[in-house]
Amino acid sequence: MSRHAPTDDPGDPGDPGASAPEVSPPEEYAAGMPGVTAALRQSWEQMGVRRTALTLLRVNQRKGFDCPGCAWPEGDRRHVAEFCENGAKAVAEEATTRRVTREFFARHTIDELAERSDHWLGQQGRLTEPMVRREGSDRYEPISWDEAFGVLAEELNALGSPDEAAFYTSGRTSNEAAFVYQLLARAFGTNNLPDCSNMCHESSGSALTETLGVGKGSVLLEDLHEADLILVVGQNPGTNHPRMLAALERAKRSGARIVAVNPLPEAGLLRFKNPQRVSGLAGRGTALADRFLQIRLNGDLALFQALNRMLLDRDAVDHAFLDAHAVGLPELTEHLRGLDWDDVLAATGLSREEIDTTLDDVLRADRIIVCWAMGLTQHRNAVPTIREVVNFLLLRGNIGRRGAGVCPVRGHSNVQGDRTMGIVERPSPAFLDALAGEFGFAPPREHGLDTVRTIEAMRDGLVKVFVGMGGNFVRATPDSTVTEAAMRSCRLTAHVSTKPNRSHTVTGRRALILPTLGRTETDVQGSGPQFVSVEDSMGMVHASRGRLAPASRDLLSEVAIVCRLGRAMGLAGFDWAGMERDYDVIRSHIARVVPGFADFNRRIREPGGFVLPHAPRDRREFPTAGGRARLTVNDLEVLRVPEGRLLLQTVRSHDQYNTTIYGMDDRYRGVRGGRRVVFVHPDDLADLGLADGATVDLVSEWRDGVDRRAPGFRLVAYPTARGCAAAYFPETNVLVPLDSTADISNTPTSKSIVVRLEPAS
Ligand SMILES: Nc1nc2c(c(=O)[nH]1)N[C@H]1C(S)=C(S)[C@@H](COP(=O)(O)OP(=O)(O)OC[C@H]3O[C@@H](n4cnc5c(=O)[nH]c(N)nc54)[C@H](O)[C@@H]3O)O[C@H]1N2
Ligand SMILES: Nc1nc2c(c(=O)[nH]1)N[C@H]1C(S)=C(S)[C@@H](COP(=O)(O)OP(=O)(O)OC[C@H]3O[C@@H](n4cnc5c(=O)[nH]c(N)nc54)[C@H](O)[C@@H]3O)O[C@H]1N2
Ligand SMILES: [Mo]
Repeated sequence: MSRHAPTDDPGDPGDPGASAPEVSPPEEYAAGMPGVTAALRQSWEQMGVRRTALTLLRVNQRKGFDCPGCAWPEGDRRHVAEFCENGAKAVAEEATTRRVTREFFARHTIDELAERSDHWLGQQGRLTEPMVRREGSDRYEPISWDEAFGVLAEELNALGSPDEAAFYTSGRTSNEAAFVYQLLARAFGTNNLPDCSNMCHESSGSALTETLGVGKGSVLLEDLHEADLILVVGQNPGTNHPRMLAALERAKRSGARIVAVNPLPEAGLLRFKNPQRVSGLAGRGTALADRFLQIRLNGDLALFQALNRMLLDRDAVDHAFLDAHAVGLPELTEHLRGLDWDDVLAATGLSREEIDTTLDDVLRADRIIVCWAMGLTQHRNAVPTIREVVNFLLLRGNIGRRGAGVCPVRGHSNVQGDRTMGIVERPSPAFLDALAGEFGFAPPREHGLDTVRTIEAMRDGLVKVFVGMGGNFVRATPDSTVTEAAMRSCRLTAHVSTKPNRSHTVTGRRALILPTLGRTETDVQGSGPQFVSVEDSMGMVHASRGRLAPASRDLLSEVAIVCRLGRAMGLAGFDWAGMERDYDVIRSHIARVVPGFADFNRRIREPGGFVLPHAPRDRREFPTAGGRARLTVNDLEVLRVPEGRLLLQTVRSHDQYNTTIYGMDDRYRGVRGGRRVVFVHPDDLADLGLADGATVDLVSEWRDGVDRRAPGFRLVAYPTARGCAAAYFPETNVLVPLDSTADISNTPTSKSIVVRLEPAS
């Protein structure tokens, strides 16, 4: 492997990432005492006992900061500490007392840092001052903020066209920072605003906008508590949205049935011990899922088509609702008449009986919610699959009534808000008109580049300056080898970050690291202390105030970084200084530009914030092209994997936050001390002539014939669906071909990669 391509880095010696994992049977339940201990251990290690107590008490409280862990809503915030293991870990990671100084960067060349694992890089602590890689240099050195903005402005202004720059955003950025950031990009003249959503819920947004007219979920927390039936599809809440389990537990106590649809028997879905209640720490916990449909990867379109077909056959549909609000029933009925049950059984791997009994659950339920996450969005047919979920809900009138609706569960804590603020490469004309009216300039109208297209454009020499507002672009994106080469071909790469990560080590000719404040920290500007706002997965907008002293005196807030850059670039006619000085000024602009934010400055100060309007949920109005909800016709193509190959999904372990690796354990899945594992059904292992515990290379097979290889994975016999395998991201991103993306949404197909397992050489 060349020195520049350790994309699949086995870690350095002495790094726990490199050690051999230990494997034991997976756990049956989530949370409980082990969750509390794991989180506290991590917090104490990172920030000591006193700071741990002070910080964790402020998570998701009315006067505290929004948890950077996930986008699940906070509920009524009455609990003193709404305790969540992964929220606590996310906070500890940011509030750590470890620091990365100029001495650190003097000690290590950039190439040396590029050899380190994601875990090691993150463990070094918080960034403390701006750093630059000057042309021809092998390491980062300190640079003043003014000079850093000068370098960025110089490179941007030297471009032949504004479209030769790309402005990436990760979903932790606040509404205020996101708004000024998109304004800066558009004032400069480009809609190249790729974001993490392109790899995440883009498929949900596409499908929901087309069918319901609003690209967001239609349920509130109360709806979950009132539902009769909740389907949790393609989601692992025990690890990724632990607070959702408390909502599911409550729903269950009020009589809801829960169906889990997943190739993996995920701990949190099957059994949950609520750490909020004493009985939850020690007792047996609540069995959450009443039914577990162990579906094959990519089988969900077939499953929902089968359910819809049976509803239509029985005429068990809500005709009054459909007549009044929807179009497309005859076409859907006609199309599903041709559904082939052999295809359904092959695609899902389920039995006819399992599907029939699930239909019984559906027929008994007046109010149904479908929740989903990456298990649905990261497939080639993700958009048709989610459209079919919408068909399923529409057929029985489950949109726009209490206890029912669509619930795409977002990832990053403000990923939904960033989109609302205009972080989108394909802005609507209405948004651009409002922006033009507010600021008196002509924003670019041509669509910009999404994440995958940005990589292609960098590769092809069309994008030359990359700016990242948070995130870890080279690690989160597919086809790591291609992406890293693309980044290296840029003239300048600049990252606004809290902690070091791999994207800082794979740089353009020049590079900048711009260190920023985190959520947990105080943010004081010219007019005094500031707060920011975020929008959760259910469209609730609320304030977030950090309380800890900033990790260093040399940090700037994201808002300040954008506003100072705007000034350095000479983007005249915008009140950059005023917006930096007082975030109320930004919010006043937002109030006039973004629908639903009228009177923003007053309403954001109300306890708990406010909820954004959602026409289908609030009034059964559907702002689609025709003004009605749309039932859609989706073609079922069964993904058939060649003999001797498996379909691989890339998932999160219990000890990571996307590309941030907290530790080497995946307690719920019984893995300790290592991450290079691949989970395969024991019968598939037998068929392939491979043994549990053996080491294999994962080789992905794609139509371009390129050898994409992730070496050295320990086989783990695991009760996943037949024909399917699972391994952790980002180690496996090298296997995802750049042009293997979802139709329409262009999201990388990180959950369906055809692989062969080769005994390690
Ligand atoms: N602690 C922690 N919390 C997080 C994150 C984190 O990394 N760590 N990441 C945040 C982000 S950005 C996001 S987007 C969310 C992600 O939250 P999830 O979507 O829960 O994350 P994944 O680990 O990708 O898990 C995907 C789940 O879908 C299942 N699945 C995969 N393919 C299919 C399929 O074809 N059909 C069905 N029915 N199921 C399938 C997998 O077995 C797995 O259970 O979590 C957020 N919260
Ligand atoms: N194979 C595969 N690839 C995937 C996925 C998958 O399931 N499989 N999931 C995809 C999904 S759902 C997502 S959302 C993306 C995630 O993609 P990203 O959002 O780009 O990645 P993260 O790992 O969340 O970013 C972590 C970095 O953000 C910085 N950071 C943390 N907090 C802050 C902050 O407050 N401000 C700023 N400025 N920086 C901060 C830190 O420096 C940290 O290193 O990955 C995608 N990639
Ligand atoms: Mo995500």
